[in-house]
Amino acid sequence: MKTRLLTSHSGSLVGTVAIPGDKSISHRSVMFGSISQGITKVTNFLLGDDCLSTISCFRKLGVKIEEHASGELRIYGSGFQGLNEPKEVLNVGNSGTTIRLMMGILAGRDFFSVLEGDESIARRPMTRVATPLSKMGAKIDFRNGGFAPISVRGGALNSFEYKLPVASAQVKSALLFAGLQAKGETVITEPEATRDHTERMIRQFGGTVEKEGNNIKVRGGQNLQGTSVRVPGDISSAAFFLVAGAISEGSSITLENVGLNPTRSGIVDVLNEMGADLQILSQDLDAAEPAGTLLIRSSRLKGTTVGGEMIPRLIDEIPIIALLATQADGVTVIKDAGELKVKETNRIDTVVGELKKMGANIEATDDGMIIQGPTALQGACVSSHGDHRIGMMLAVASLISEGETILENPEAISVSYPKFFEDLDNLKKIK
Ligand code: SPQ
Repeated sequence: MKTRLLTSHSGSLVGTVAIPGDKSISHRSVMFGSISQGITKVTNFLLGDDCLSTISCFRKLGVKIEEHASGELRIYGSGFQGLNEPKEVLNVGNSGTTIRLMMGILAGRDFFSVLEGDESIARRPMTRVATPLSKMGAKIDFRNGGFAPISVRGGALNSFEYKLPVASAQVKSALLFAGLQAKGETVITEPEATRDHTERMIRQFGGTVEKEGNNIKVRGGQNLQGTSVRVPGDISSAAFFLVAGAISEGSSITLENVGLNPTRSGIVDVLNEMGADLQILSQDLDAAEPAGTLLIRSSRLKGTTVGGEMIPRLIDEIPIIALLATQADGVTVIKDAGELKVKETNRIDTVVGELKKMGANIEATDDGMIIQGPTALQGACVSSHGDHRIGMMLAVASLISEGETILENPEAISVSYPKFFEDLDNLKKIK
């Protein structure tokens, strides 16, 4: 097993980070480029392991995808009908987004395919996508209990109306991809608004999708056209620096090109609520995906409650919000976040277990956690458990901990942020 020695950093963190491309948007850019007609050019694509898995799957479906030295990705799409039966199993690696969204795309294709992934993927629930897609007419099978590997025999799909039992952008997106291939209009109702990158991209590629309250409507048979996509930086990656800056005394970090889509920016609201010194220096709200430059400086923080409709807006930031809460005055309650149990790891258990090793006052609840702060953390032997967000959270925790920290499985971080340690170290060098 690989380990990484992390030392505490008594100084401040100062400098600028250009945040790498958004993982959710990068996946979708390859998917839309592949199912549209013509060439799609993508800049600032995230070359993390998860998004590389998506590229590899579409190449196996016969799509030509070029990675240019300039960093631009070029996808030569021929519409849904341009996808061919793969000769090999489609391996999604660690990526839940890839497997679930691809199920929706493959559901409408008249061929057979098999999707598999790593150990973590094999534990994540897939019936949430398979059940509604089967209702639309796809033949989907899986291991007992609803786990990958998954087989899909697609074909003609019926449109339908479906109320999502859980707030999930992945389920919604899979159904939108299927709806684009179905006869008539598909209507999806969300219990709470989730990230809307798929809807935005349908429009960016020349299609239409309507949103009325919690209902999202899409017509089948639309002609999508290849286009240029500029991927903004990932706010979920920026979150680690936002928290590092907020909790390391004397810090001042500028984060450039951070995606500020309101369905993803819950971390900004929570930081403000907790009293962080956070400024939006500039922002472009008119782009297909809004983005801006943020400045975070350390400050005194206070505990808060995070729950309800806020949860889908920051679901992936909860591990780092838990660390933030260990440094805030008073109690922080995170609730309504039972979905954390079915991510790359059970993120309630892994966050609570690992932060306890470092001396945090944190307890798991059925749907979240309760954290009492502020607590001085100590270095410890901790593990990412193969979960990129747990790995990055622990690396940030090590900065403010007394003594050394050994992080097991640090390589998991390359799923979403291959240059994470380099970017973090650059902030330490400048004093
Ligand atoms: O792709 P994967 O592994 O599911 O990634 C995660 C993450 O932390 O990066 C979750 F584990 O993000 C999901 C997110 O939690 C990405 C996503 C998307 O791109 O649509 C949506 C969310 O998942 P869900 O299940 O709530 O739809």
